Amino acid sequence: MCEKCKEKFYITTPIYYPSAKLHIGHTYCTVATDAMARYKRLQGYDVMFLTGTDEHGQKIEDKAKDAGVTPQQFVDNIVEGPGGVLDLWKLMNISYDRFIRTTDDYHVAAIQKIFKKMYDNGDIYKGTYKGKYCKPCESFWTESQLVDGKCPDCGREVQDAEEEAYFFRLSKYAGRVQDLLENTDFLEPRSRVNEMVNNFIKPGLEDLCVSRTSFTWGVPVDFDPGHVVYVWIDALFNYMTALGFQNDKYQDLDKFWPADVHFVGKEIVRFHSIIWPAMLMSLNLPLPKKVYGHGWLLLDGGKMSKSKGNVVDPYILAERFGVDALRFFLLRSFPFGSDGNFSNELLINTINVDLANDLGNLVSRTVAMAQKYFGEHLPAQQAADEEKDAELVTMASSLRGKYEAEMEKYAFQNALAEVFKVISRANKYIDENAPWVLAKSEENKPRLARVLYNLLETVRICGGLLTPFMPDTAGEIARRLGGARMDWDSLGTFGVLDPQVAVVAGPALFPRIDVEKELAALEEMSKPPVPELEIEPYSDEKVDFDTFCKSDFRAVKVKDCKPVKKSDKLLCFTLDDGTGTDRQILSGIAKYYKPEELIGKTLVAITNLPPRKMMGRDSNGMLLSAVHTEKGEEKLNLIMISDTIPAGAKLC
Ligand code: ME8
Repeated sequence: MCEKCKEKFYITTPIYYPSAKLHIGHTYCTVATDAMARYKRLQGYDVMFLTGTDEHGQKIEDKAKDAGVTPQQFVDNIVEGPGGVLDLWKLMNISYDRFIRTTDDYHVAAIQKIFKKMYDNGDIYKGTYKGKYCKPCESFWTESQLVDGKCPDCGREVQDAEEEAYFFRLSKYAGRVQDLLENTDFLEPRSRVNEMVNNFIKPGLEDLCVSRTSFTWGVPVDFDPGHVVYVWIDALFNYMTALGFQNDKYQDLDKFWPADVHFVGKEIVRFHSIIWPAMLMSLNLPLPKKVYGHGWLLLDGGKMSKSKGNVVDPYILAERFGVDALRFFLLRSFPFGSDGNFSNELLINTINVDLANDLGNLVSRTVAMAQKYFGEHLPAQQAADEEKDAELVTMASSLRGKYEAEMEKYAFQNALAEVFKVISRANKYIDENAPWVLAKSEENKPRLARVLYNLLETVRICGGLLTPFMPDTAGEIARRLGGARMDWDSLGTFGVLDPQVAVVAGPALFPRIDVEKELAALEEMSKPPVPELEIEPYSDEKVDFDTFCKSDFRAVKVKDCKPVKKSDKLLCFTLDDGTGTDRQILSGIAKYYKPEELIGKTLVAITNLPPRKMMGRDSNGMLLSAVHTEKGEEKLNLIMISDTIPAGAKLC
């Protein structure tokens, strides 16, 4: 595509709830969007990639209250704080062009105008809301939409809700939305169309409650104080306010709207494919070209969620395996439109097989052989062998077309499978042509040069097409091929690389991971942290004063202390209790003290307990000690008091 006739491509991710730190599930959608944005840029499109955060709603208000901060402070910390949303996207190499926060002033003001416009055109009206509300999902439901009386999205309990509220005439647009879903490619994958039409539209689309009065953390309805705009209206319009719709902050609306595609998780397809187009229809605005509902990354068969405590931390995975390997794994291992089961084992095996063995080896072997056999650069004199080269050359030449066909369908997994077919073929080509045998005779050098050239050229094409998935790795591959071209045009042609290419060797791109060792390390890290210090819970049971005073606490001096035969727990104390007669007490503290270190110490004993027999010996009382847990280990300290206190002194 020429510079002048650049086409635009506008792609979005959902804007994330900053109610907790993001996990690998959130990272999945953003990495997919990033790969698509980078792919379109590679093709020459003028790309706008929008992401952001959806910061209003009761859930945030409640969480902030629990944390003892204002809602704004709460979201600021999760969005901008260390390890927050912005840090995560930086780490993951997310090349977004714009980041919107729904608390941004320009967005808040625009939402107020949008709400008023729909009120003025009669599509928003005031009524009474009676129904069910799912607080975690911030979704209203009618009785008929509930599944077993619970929220159809998350399965949690819903609450009765009744209040004065504004409604959007969603019912008015049911026919047009159904037509859009059934008769166009607006929503993909197609399987999601039936779900929307059968579960939501056919049972009868009711008007949607679009304001709340029971909390304040939201965009205020400026013409009716006390109401805040329903968080989904506020959130969905981000896709347009971020371009300048109803505000002066940006001026890109004409250029980029309508969106080319909204990538969204499957549970929010309903909002994007029914409510969103209906609101745009109400305002006579162009509809986005496509909504793509991707599947979930599952853990142990269920959705990851902070409340279930089964989230996977992208920071840990990126640190251990590298950002590119993690990005690659997410898009290589699961079909984008369906659910996929995340596991550490799958992650490590994918890295070992595809990246360390197939891609890594191909790059290392090829570059190392070129350097070993020819030194500085390949010679100009090269000998092709039509028969032996045809398959590899054809596969590498046609790869861009196959890859493009899959990428256009958002089939990342298939696009990568095409690249890896060629990588495998190239590895086989090395074995078939055995460069180490060719290198043995001078007369075979032109053939050897051609074999290596074909391999390097294949590496260039594959590396270039991996750019959207692994940008840093692709850059490194280009560097090792002497700064090879990896622009879109060059990736569709075999033979672009300079025949006299000078290669640069380097360490393994992806070192092989020891599966067992790594799994054990990850398992260890996923154990809940052992509290530094733990003390026994306090008792609620009260002891009356008189009962307490009956306990006879005395200072006692250790005259002798010995281990008890056949017991690894007990120590036997001979104590001076001030009466002139020795007192014997047995105590289960052998694990904590050596007997000799206690002789001469002044301890505290409770002396009026009934005598007990332990290992055949009498014990008359109990020595007091302090117990607590440190890093998971129980600790015990005998209570030792000043030696100036005489034996028998009463402690009260
Ligand atoms: O839904 N696998 O925000 P959110 C795949 N604020 N995707 C997952 C996932 C998983 N395990 N867990 C979450 C919202 N996601 C709204 C969006 S847009 C106008 C407003 C995806 O932070 C989820 O499907 O709860 C959704 O697409 C995205 O992360 C954001 O989820």
